[in-house]
Amino acid sequence: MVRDVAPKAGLPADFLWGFATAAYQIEGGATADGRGPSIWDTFCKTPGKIADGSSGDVACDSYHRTAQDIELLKKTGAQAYRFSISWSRVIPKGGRNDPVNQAGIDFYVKLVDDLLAAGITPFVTLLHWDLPDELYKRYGGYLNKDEFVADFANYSRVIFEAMGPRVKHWITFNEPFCSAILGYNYGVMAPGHTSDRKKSPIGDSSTEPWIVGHNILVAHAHAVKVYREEFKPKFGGEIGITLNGDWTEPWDPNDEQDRLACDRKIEFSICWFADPVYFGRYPESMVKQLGNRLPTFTEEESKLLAGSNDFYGMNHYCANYVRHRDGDADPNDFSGNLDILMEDKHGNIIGPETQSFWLRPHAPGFRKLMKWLSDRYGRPKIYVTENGTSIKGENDLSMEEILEDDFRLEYFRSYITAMAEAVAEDGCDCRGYMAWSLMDNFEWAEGYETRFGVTYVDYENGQKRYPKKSALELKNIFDQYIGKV
Ligand code: GBH
Repeated sequence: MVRDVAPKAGLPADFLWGFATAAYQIEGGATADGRGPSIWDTFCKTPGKIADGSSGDVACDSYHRTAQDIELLKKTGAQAYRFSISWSRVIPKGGRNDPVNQAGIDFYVKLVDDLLAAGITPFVTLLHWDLPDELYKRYGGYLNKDEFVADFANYSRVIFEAMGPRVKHWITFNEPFCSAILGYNYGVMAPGHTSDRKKSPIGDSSTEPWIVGHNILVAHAHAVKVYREEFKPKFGGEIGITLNGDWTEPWDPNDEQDRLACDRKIEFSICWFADPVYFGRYPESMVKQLGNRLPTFTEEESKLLAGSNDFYGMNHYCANYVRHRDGDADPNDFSGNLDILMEDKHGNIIGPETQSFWLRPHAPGFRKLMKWLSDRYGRPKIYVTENGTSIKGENDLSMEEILEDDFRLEYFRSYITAMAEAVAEDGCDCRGYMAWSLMDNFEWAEGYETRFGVTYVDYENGQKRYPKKSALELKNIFDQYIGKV
């Protein structure tokens, strides 16, 4: 059926929008006031791991410039700000018997107070990849379930105690898929484990990612238990996990195997974590392919996990075409035995190129994925905790040119519209949106060459911030939709 009217689009009146960042990507102050190293500090020191040989030592220097960051947020009209806490700033060695660093706590409490004073709602992520290095060295970090779960629960409690009265939106982990797959299969992110001995002397890509993912899930469940039992009754906030995931379209829409592979790819990336969090078990497709390499939950863990999200934290950037593979999956495969492609059978591309090889904008996929998740998980409350794009060649332009980021602005316009359609047409319960990112920052293994910010950061001249066009236009886009459902 051809539609002759545009789809309805709107967002609820109390919809919150703003911007997101992560501690290691913006803070700098790597050794300031007693902060201990994280696995990313160590990874950056390993030659060849970061494209431009850089690190988060200084980054945007936000540790010393939160006032500027809040000014920036005010200028954009943002109502919410998602940031993450550097665990090793708060507990330098990380463990439950290690000392707490009061200066670290004070920094975050002041940040939250200043945000609230500016009328901005904080969304706080407990761990955005920067695990204390000491815990990795002491017992293998994420690989050691009992130790890691106990230490994460303790760290969470320390944070809830300090900030519980003020913060109402908590995210336990950011994108555990990345910690597990990029950190323990590909080895392109800290701590860099992989079976590829050219890249790393340690790691087993066929087993470790599944153990890491499992232990992060159990740690999430325990932190939620701590929050719900000890803090939620007093403070009434909410807690959830943030998962990354791309939309999929079949390489050949007439091939049923490709259509099945599309769902399987989402199961291997998103449902790997979301099924346990909503249902207390792993997706059937993963159990089938991975066999006993996929750990099993004890009955108690499964009970603790099921229903452990007060909201679904959705990080979403792009889409791919997917083509099924025949035969048995490679033991190191983590996608569901399929090819992830930028072109379909007829050579149509999924979206234009950006500076990130993996990111091709395809806004209709945002609406479709939100609906897909809404159907699978019983219409959960959703916060979009990240969405954004890099721009091909942006870093090679002059500052004047960078500030005219029309490509990014159009990306936001099309994605926000798709989200407003998911709400108004498909009945998804989406309540908030945080664009990635408030400012250009340390883009992990890509260093500073890839810029995701709505604000240009002049790294050569004292980290000065200059809002790009997109920073100032987002409000107009949201004004068009908020209060229209
Ligand atoms: C987010 O992840 C991160 O949360 C954020 O810190 C980061 O700055 C932002 O993206 C921009 O990159 O190497 O082929 O496996 C986004 C989701 C999922 C994107 C994994 C890269 C890896 C591609 N990421 N994906 S590949």
